[in-house]
Amino acid sequence: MSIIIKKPTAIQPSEITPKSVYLNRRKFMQQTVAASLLLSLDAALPAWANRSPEPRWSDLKKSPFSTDETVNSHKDITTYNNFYEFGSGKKDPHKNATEFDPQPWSIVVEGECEKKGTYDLEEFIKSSVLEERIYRLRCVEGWSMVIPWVGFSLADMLKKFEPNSKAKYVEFTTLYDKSRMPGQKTRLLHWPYVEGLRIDEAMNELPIMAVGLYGDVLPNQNGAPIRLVVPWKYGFKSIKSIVKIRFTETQPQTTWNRTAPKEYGFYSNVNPDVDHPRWSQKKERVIGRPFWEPKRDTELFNGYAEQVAHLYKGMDLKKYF
Ligand SMILES: Nc1nc2c(c(=O)[nH]1)N[C@H]1C(S)=C(S)[C@@H](COP(=O)(O)O)O[C@H]1N2
Ligand SMILES: [Mo]
Repeated sequence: MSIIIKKPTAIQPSEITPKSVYLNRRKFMQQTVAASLLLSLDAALPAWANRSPEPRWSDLKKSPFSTDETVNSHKDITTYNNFYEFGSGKKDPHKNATEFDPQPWSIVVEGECEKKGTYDLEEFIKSSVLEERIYRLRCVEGWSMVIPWVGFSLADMLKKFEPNSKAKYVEFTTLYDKSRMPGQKTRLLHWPYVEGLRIDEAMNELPIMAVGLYGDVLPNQNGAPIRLVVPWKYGFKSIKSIVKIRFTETQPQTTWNRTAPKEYGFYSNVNPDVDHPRWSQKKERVIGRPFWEPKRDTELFNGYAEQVAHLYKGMDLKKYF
């Protein structure tokens, strides 16, 4: 088992990721240039140019659900992406999402709940308990990486909308705007990107709404300004740049299921015993590791069987893949 549940008090200062790795290099360089310009204008400013920029969030609560495995580099996490709204190549989102401006941002809440409406994201972040959660993202394509997310509990968020007894599922939708997301001018996928969870999956303690990584705001290519992270499911469930949440009585139609129903089901649980029709899911390649290193064994529910296996009791997971 790779998941070690630690009590917050058991975490030693030496285990806390050093600040230096929190640096977003691009921002650092921008700020250094900006700072030296400012310095030449105003000599009274402190020694800015030599100061490291602070990430947006520090001293985040460490989650007991984090994996203790080595995190991937900021570079790996931000240059190897799946975000078809910015192209289908792994490097495309990094290149094509630079102009995307995720502010201001609001989320529309609809369907089977009491508190429907349009919610401002910044207000939501202010009223939420942010924490760092280090989760392995396991892509259905057969690779994985470990990402230090910043986010808040999805369940805590959904409860604020007071879902009613007809709310059996939750549907999430990505922004649909061809002028801001050039990939949407193509027919790569059925736009907008839609994903969904059963309500009890959504109310489990593991899923988070991520608004950052490595202590800083979410880079555009990772789904700025807010994306879902469901650690026991394949990466495509973790929908990016969410603008709508809808509570439904019937199972949502998800983008990948519509695109290739024989290959991508609604559940999409990480499961070494259920192969993709075109490849095995028994192993995974860890991004950023040397090529000679053997692949890693895929874990049932990505290592979270203890927390989620009960959700699927009595279900044939080969049928409900
Ligand atoms: N809107 C949207 N969300 C998306 C995708 C996408 O193409 N569009 N790709 C998914 C897939 S297949 C994966 S593996 C993860 C990748 O997340 P990352 O790039 O932050 O690692 O995002 C998921 N969320
Ligand atoms: Mo994926």
